[in-house]
Amino acid sequence: MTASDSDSASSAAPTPRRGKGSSSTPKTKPEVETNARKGRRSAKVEDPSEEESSASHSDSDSDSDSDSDSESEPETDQKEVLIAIMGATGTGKSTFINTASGSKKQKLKASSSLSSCTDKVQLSKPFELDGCQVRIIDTPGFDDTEKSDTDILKMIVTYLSASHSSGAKLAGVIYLHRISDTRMGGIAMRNFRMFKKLCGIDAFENVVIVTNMWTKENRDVEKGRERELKKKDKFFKPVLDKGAKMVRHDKNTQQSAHDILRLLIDKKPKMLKVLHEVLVEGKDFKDTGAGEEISKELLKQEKQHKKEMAQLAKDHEEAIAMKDKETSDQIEREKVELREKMEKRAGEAQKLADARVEEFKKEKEELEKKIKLEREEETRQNHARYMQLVEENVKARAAPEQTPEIAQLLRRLTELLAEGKKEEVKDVTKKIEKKTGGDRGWLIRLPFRLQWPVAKYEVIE
Ligand SMILES: Nc1nc2c(ncn2[C@@H]2O[C@H](COP(=O)(O)OP(=O)(O)O)[C@@H](O)[C@H]2O)c(=O)[nH]1
Ligand SMILES: [Mg+2]
Repeated sequence: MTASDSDSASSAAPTPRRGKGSSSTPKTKPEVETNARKGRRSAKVEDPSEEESSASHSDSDSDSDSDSDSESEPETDQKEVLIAIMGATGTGKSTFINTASGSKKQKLKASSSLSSCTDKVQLSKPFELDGCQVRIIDTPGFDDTEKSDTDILKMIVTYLSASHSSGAKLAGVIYLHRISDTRMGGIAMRNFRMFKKLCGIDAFENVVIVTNMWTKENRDVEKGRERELKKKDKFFKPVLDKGAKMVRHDKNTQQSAHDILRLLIDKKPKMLKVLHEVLVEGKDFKDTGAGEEISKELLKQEKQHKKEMAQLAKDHEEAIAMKDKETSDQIEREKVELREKMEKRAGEAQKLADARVEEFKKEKEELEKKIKLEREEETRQNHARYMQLVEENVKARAAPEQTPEIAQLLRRLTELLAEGKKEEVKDVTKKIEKKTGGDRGWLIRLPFRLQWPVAKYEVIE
């Protein structure tokens, strides 16, 4: 792909599989009307022929409801897609997620109370894209002012491992880079090096490098930069050569963000190298590729610090010999500062060396439990929301007083939802639908959008 043919993610992205524009429903409409409409619209997203078939069913005899399920019902399980986003601090990761998910504000949920380990890794709320339920994991850059690189590595690996073990496999990784940066500086290079080590060559096929913050004024210069980034070995070329894509997120629109995600949602999930190293090979953090990269960086710093200290010592001696008290004091202060830096570096190296897999496992397990609880809670909330919707719809369609029979069915439905009995829920839902004598299909569509395991974001928000 050349710079000229990739003017935006839209031009590079494949055609959506099942239509587009499926998300962001305003929530101002009356509940019942909104949901009935939503049901039809959602069905259309799943299958373009759905609306037609649903309409024709609504005229037909409701007694025939058990035999034509497969063609009239939407898919019950949306595919869940998990995507991670990486890049230096300030490259627009959180913004990208909020744009993609439709959040107006920075609404990313803090992922854990295990603050030491995961407070900077965040999981977006789910949103629908082409019939998939997408969530994005926001990761901190390897340039945090408070957290060391080792802390960041541990956080990312712990979170990704826990979510991997909980069954959510990563479909892909987005790496963000600001095209407005005049050069690929130290921080950008370090983040990209760490990114490569975390992913590993085998996962590069599931990577999209995204450039953002394009400007109108400097477009030509930026295109030149993009070309350089693509063709230089020290920049993105090695990753692109191994199957990654590079696209523009030109105007920070939802359309562009979705087109970028479409490059990944159909990918067969691949285990990131660092997860393989830790989970399968049982390596300690320091022995992973990413850990070795941090060690290398620390070693470089150590050499640099030693050189600086030697120079300061020399200058200090000279100043003393010259009886230059002012300079001597100044150098003394610089030496103190440098010593602090050296101690910090040594502490960091020690931390990396001490980061045992055993300890990580404990944190991972705690996080897994938390993820499980969060999902259960989400499901519970969705069930409650679902019941509310069913009851509202029943009220709107059935006789003013619900017959005891309908009330009984509604109670049964609540129980079945709690027990997670999908098929039975379907049956009881059909019965309720029949009793209320309404359009065939108005109710049956609700549960499968809401029950398992989480709702479309526009419904639960
Ligand atoms: N012009 C422009 N600014 C952006 C874009 N994405 C993010 N920003 C801004 O860049 C800054 C950093 O974004 P943020 O999402 O916090 O970056 P993060 O640290 O990677 O999560 C914020 O001020 C955003 O408003 C974009 O696509 N275009
Ligand atoms: Mg952020």
